[in-house]
Amino acid sequence: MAVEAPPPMTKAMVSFYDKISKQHLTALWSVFSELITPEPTSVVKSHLWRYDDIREHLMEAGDLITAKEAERRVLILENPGLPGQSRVSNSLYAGVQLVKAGEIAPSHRHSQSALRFVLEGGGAYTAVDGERVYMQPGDFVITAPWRWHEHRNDTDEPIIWLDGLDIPIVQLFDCSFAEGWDDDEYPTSRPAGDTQARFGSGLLPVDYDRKPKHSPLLSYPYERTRSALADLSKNAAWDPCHGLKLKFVNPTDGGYAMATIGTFMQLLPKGFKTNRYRSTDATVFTVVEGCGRTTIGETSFTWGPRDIFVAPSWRWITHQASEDAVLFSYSDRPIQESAGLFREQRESA
Ligand code: 1HN
Repeated sequence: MAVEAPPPMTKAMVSFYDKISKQHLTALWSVFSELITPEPTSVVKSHLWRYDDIREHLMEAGDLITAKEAERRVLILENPGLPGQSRVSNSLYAGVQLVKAGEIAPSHRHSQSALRFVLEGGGAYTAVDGERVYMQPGDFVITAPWRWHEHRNDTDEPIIWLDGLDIPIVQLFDCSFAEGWDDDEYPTSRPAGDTQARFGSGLLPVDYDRKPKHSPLLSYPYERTRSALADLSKNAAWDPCHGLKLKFVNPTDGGYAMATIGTFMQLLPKGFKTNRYRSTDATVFTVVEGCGRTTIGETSFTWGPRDIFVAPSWRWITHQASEDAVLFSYSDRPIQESAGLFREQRESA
């Protein structure tokens, strides 16, 4: 279908539009080409945040407010194309959170799903419905909707992680609920490691037959993810567009680990340059290891460990690794796939 530009405006039309707007009506033909575009025309911009810059400001925030006072001490990564909207892309939120030594971020729960991706520090925990999940750099940790969660750092070092949430999606559907727990901490319900033992070893409890929308796993430790990538790299079955890219899955059904957010880890060996690739899911990347360069449309960024960047929908992307590099990424791909909206395109060789 050819999408036509709006018809030229006559004086009569202008006064017609004006008149109907007072009755909260709009003529479709005057807006059609803005609504139904031949391809995505996102206002979202490609952007890279340097970890050192974020860290410096986060540490300053650490002197201004406690984790408890703030509820969560987070600097939001706001897309330059969406100022004031607390979003990194149209559908996703990203923030970087600091919990200093000795601090607790009190228990609460909400409809929004959260992922944590640990950037710095280790040995602090997040507790989900009363089960502690100890965190190390590179770990991907899930807080499913409506689960009580608090964070506590009993170590001597600050811990810093990337938060990814589906806040704009929940906003779109107007279905946000939230509440706080009366105490800082929700009572301990299970020993640490319980969920990992039940669901995280290629085994399930024998009578478990639920298919939860979110993975029952609370954490995907980097140690395991990294060794999977290292072992697979010996086989060197590189994808020309992705290097070696894996998705985190729900072990009960093989679907995405989270219902609304797809999460991925990819290895790009030193010297590897990907073919151009584009997809409809705007994606947030963070660098776990290594250095390189990514080109997104007309924009190019060099990156190193813990830097965070966002690629808008449907822009051509290439990655180039100047040393062995590992990238974690997340997007709204599960929703797009389930709605039949997801598209991707690979550069034809
Ligand atoms: C939240 O609960 C956390 O639990 C982090 O660490 C960031 C941003 C908005 C709403 C809730 C957390 C959040 C959040």
